[in-house]
Amino acid sequence: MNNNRITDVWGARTPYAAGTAWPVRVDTHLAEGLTEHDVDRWVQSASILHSNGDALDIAVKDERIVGVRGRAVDRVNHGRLDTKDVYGWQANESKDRLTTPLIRENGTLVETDWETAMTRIVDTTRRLLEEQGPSAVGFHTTGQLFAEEYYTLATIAHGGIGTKHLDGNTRLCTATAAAALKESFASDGQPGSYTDVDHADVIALFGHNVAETQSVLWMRMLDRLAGDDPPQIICVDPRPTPVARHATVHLAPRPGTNVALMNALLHEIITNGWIDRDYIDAHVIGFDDLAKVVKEYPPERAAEICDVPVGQIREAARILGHAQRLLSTVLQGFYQSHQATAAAVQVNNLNLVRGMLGKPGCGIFQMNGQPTAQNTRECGADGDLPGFRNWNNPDHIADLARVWNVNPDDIPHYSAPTHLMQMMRYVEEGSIRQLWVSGTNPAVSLPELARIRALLSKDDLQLIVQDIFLTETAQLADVVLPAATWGEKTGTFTNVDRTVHISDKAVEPPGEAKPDLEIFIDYARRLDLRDKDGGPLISWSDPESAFEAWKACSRGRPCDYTGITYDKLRRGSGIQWPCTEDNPDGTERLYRDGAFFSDPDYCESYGRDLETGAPVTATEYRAMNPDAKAILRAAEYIPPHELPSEEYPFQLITGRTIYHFHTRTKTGRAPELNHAAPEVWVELSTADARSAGIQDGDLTEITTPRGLVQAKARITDIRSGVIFLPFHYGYWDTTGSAPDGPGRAANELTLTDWDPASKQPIFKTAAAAIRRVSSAAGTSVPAGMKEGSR
Ligand SMILES: Nc1nc2c(c(=O)[nH]1)N[C@H]1C(S)=C(S)[C@@H](COP(=O)(O)OP(=O)(O)OC[C@H]3O[C@@H](n4cnc5c(=O)[nH]c(N)nc54)[C@H](O)[C@@H]3O)O[C@H]1N2
Ligand SMILES: Nc1nc2c(c(=O)[nH]1)N[C@H]1C(S)=C(S)[C@@H](COP(=O)(O)OP(=O)(O)OC[C@H]3O[C@@H](n4cnc5c(=O)[nH]c(N)nc54)[C@H](O)[C@@H]3O)O[C@H]1N2
Ligand SMILES: [Mo]
Repeated sequence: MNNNRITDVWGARTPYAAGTAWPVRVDTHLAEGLTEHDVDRWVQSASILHSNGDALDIAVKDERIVGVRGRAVDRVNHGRLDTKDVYGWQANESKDRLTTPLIRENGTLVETDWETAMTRIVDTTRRLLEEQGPSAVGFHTTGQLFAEEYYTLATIAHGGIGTKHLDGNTRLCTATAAAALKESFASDGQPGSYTDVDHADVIALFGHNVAETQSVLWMRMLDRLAGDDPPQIICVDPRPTPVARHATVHLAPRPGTNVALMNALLHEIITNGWIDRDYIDAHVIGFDDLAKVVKEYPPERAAEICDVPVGQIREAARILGHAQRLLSTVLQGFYQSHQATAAAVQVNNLNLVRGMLGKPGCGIFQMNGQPTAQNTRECGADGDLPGFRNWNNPDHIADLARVWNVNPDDIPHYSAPTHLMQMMRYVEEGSIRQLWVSGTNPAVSLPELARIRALLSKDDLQLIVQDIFLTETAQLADVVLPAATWGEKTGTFTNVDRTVHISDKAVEPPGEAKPDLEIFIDYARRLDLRDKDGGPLISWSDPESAFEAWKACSRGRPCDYTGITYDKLRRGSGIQWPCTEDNPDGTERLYRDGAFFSDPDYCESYGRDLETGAPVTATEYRAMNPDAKAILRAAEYIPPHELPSEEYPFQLITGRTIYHFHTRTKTGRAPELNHAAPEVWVELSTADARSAGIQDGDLTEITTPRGLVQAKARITDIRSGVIFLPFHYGYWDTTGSAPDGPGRAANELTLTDWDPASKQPIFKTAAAAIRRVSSAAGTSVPAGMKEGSR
């Protein structure tokens, strides 16, 4: 039966008690008028519009996608679906999909064939390699393709062309997740399991609006809250999110003050002795340094910096300090900040000093956002090397060279792979002259859009955009390649609790659109990339052979996939890596018994200085952590770089609503989702609205030193002095027209600046002004928009 999942976003409760199994609830949605009897076949897949990894089957009728059904047997969702998955598949069937390649001729994009488009790309690459060398070529990919596609792209870029310039939009997303894990455990890899929700007695969410961004995980938490022995919830978020409303303690700090708050929580836990001495002595280094730094952050000091009542900080610390099974999650409220890594690391520190790791209910999720962000990182398409290999360790380079059968010197490793913000700088300076963008829409998602538009439009840049729609970015391209997407191609992907799912092809892509994997392989063949014995560098030709190649590359590394096959994935519903021949069922939790991946010879990273970002050297790391322990890293609080002023008195934060995914290329084309939140709004507090003479629904203008956006006011209990804009709205809208009036993309306003360690841009603090433009009288706000950020 089709329920209305716009008004009832989390569906019915299925309460359960601590330590028991989460009940099954199967969510199904089919096109109007169809029942399950009408479906010709169901094809196994998982969710593509967030990172939770909810398994679902795609309904096919007459060779078209007609709906979705959650997989009851799956370990992640037990049958449930997120609102965006319920409706979002309709975008696949949208009439305005790209169906042929396009090239720019005399200033306009015209239809062409694959031969012409690929020839133009390959000729340019060759010319640039001759004129300037590999540093002229850059790739900006995504967290939304499949593992097979990332691994192929990473092999082409690092092993074939020899460029360091390959990064994902994961830089905007989960670079800090990886960086924080590397700081504390010397390797990426999420310790926890979603089953920790079943056991935890305290769940702490740091800058993570899970209710709207991983709504099935929130359903699991809601069901625990509705059952016996409910957990206590700690929420750290300046907005009154749905999570905040269910919290035992809601801390609403000033944006950009997370480190001060975390230090005060750690201060309380350490001075009250709520720590696990035995665990620390056996498995952890750096305790004395941490204790020394946080000693300077009594709750009174943090209360002042963060503007949070001191009693609330004490109460939160007491709950965290008395938890028997503490589950912590971290996301963009911490990551998209000037001290992103420093703050996220303090959450790791919290679980480490409490000895709460590797046991049921004791997890850490440095959360992912995109469905396949974990794979971008594992496969080395994100400014890392494949298999969590350490670019700073010559033995790891030699090992990767062995896997690819190339010379170690052919893999550039004189410094870390280039991060995206630096790549954009190289475009600005004119040294990157071909930029290939796949599965991302930087003309809406990168900070300071006026600058980004100018860079992507540069005459000396050949911009290639591989997408499924003619996005804002594609409109600036020199070559547009039409891709097949989820449901139209086969591949695997991995969520934040290391669960690998297969997503099988259900229907044919439209027109001449091709799977990203085929496009990348075609490029490698045309460039004639070879290994050192003259064989083809890319020796695989389809998803399954690409998966086998990736497995070989992952062998012996933390993310070992060697025990997984397509067949096994199809017979079950989700396997957690590492999974090997000896460990065929996969691994529920990492770091049981305090065994880490942090041995100097094995680790992915030696870490970075949290303040400057300077890499720790091999020698320093060896001296510091010879025994492969976890590392507590302390950090002093530093104020945000751009603070409110007389001219710009507010702090602007940006983020999401449940109904839309990113730049809305899919959710804006699903009628229910589009109608729920068709246009941009700005959230501000009652007090701020009153003093600015703004009423609910009024049109307002928000300005920062970078630009201007107009949005309708939504008045809430957000903390005063802070305004919130969703970042989903680019110039594209469902009418297909580009509004010529003022902008509506939040990133018109954001700044070009990033965290020193993770290089993740700062989307969550900018100084801004807001004023009323016109009154709401006579206009109405769609129901979903009022609901959106309950
Ligand atoms: N509905 C929906 N779900 C999604 C996505 C989507 O676009 N739409 N995208 C997916 C992706 S890629 C990602 S990365 C995730 C992101 O998921 P989240 O991180 O949960 O989402 P955001 O809304 O970006 O930010 C979370 C919260 O950070 C708070 N915040 C802002 N500044 C601060 C601060 O200084 N300190 C603290 N403590 N909190 C602050 C905001 O008020 C916001 O509620 O969502 C994933 N899921
Ligand atoms: N102000 C502000 N800015 C932000 C954020 C924020 O919170 N605030 N969040 C940041 C975060 S966390 C993220 S993840 C980014 C997201 O930013 P983007 O990655 O730019 O956003 P998407 O709309 O997901 O873009 C994905 C593109 O891939 C296309 N696509 C979909 N499937 C396929 C496929 O199979 N193949 C190919 N080739 N293309 C496909 C889609 O049509 C779409 O154009 O935005 C970042 N920017
Ligand atoms: Mo993200």
